[in-house]
Amino acid sequence: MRRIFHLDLDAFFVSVERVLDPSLCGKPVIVGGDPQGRGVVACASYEARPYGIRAGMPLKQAARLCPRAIFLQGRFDHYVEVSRHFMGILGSYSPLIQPLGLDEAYLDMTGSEALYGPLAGVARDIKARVRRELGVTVSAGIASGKVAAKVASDAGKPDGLVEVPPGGDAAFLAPLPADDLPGIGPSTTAALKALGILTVGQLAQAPPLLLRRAFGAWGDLLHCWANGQDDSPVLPPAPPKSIGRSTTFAKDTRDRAFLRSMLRYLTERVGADLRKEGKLARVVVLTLRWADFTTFSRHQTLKAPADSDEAIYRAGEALMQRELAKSSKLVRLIGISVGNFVDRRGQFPLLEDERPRRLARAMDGIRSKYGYTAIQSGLTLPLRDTFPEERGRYLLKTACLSR
Ligand code: TTP
Ligand code: MG
Repeated sequence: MRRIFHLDLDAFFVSVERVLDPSLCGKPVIVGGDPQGRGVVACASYEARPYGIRAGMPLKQAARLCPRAIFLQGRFDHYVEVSRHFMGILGSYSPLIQPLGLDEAYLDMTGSEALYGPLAGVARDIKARVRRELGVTVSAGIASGKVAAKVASDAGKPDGLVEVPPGGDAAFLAPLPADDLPGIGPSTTAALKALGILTVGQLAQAPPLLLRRAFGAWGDLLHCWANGQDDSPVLPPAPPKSIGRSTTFAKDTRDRAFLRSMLRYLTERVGADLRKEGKLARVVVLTLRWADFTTFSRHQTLKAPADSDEAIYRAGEALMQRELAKSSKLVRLIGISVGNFVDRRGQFPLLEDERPRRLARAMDGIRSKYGYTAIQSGLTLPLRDTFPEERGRYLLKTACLSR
C-alpha cells in the first residue's frame, strides 16, 4: 500500500506578506492589486473568506463584499523564493516529489516508516520546519493515493494534518460532496446532480457505464477515484535543461560598472542554483535586450565544465563586453543562463580550479542561512546604492524569475 503526502501552504501569497509585515496578521487581506482596478483576487486570507471572497473573483466585487479588507499588489519574487525553500525542505524527506505550482506538492513516502517512524510524525516534523524556517503554515494530507491525499490536506485547512489509514481512501471520501474531488468544477457538479449524484460515495456506487456515457474517459477516472483506486505515480519534474536569471532595469542604461555588478549578481544567483542541482555547466548564455526591444543571446562554451560563479561570470562578462562594443544602444534587460550540464559526480579530476568552487560553496552556505547580502563579492557592492535591501536580499524592479 502506498503512502502519499500532499502538502499545500495556507493562503500562500497572504502568508508571505504577513511574514514581511506582521501587522497584517488576523485581518482580512487580499493579494491581487488595486480594488478599483480590473484585476482579480489571487489570494484571500482566511479572515476574508467568510465574506465569500475567493481566488479568481474580480477585486471590485471583493471590495464590495468586505470594504475593510486590505488590498495588496503582491510581490511575486518573494513568493518564488519562499516556494523554492519550501520545495527544498520537502525534497529532503523524499526524492519522489512532484511540485504543483508554487505552493503544493506530492511526496511519495511509501516504505519510509522504517527510516522515519510513524508518518503522521513525519508530517508534523515537516509542518514545524516550514513554520520555523519560512514563518508560514502548511496543511498536510496523507493517504494511499494522490487524490485522497489532496482532499485530506484540503479538509484540514488551515494548518491541518489529516491522515487517512492505509486502504481507507474510499471510506474517507464517501461522505464528502463530489466536488471535493480535484477537477470537478461547476459544470461536472451540475451534470452529476442531474444523475442524482451528490456525494463521492454515490459516485462510487454509480454504474460505470452511466459515468462513461456522461463524461467519457473522465467518467472512468472519477469512478476509479471514488472507489479509492488511484495509482497515478508521484512524478518528479524533469531536471532543467538550463538555469538562468534575468532582470529588466527601471531605467535603460549604458553604465558599464552597473551592468557588470548586475551581471555578477545574476551570475551568483544562477551559480547557487547550479551547485544546488549538483551540476556542472558547459555553456554560458548571455542575453541582452536593447532599449528598442531587440533581444539576442550569445553563448560561449567553457574550456572545462564548471559551477563556480567566477567561471560563469568570466564567460558572461566577455560576451557582454563584446556586444557593448558593437552597439551604442541603451540596455533594457540583461540575463545570464547556463546549460549543457554534466553531473558533478564522476568528474574527477576536476579540470576547473578548486579555489573558486570552494569559495562559492562557502558563500552558498552563509547565504542560505543569513541571506544574499550577508556576504558579497566586491563587484556587486555598487548594487547597494541602487536597490533597496529587504531581509538580506536586493529588491530588483523585475524579479529574477526565469529559470
Ligand atoms: P492555492 O493553494 O489554491 O490557494 P492559497 O494557498 O491561497 O489558499 P489555501 O489555503 O486554500 O491553499 O493557491 C496558491 C497561490 O496561488 C495563492 O496564494 C495565489 C495563487 N493563485 C492565483 O494567483 N490565482 C488563483 O486563481 C489561485 C487559485 C491561486
Ligand atoms: Mg495553498
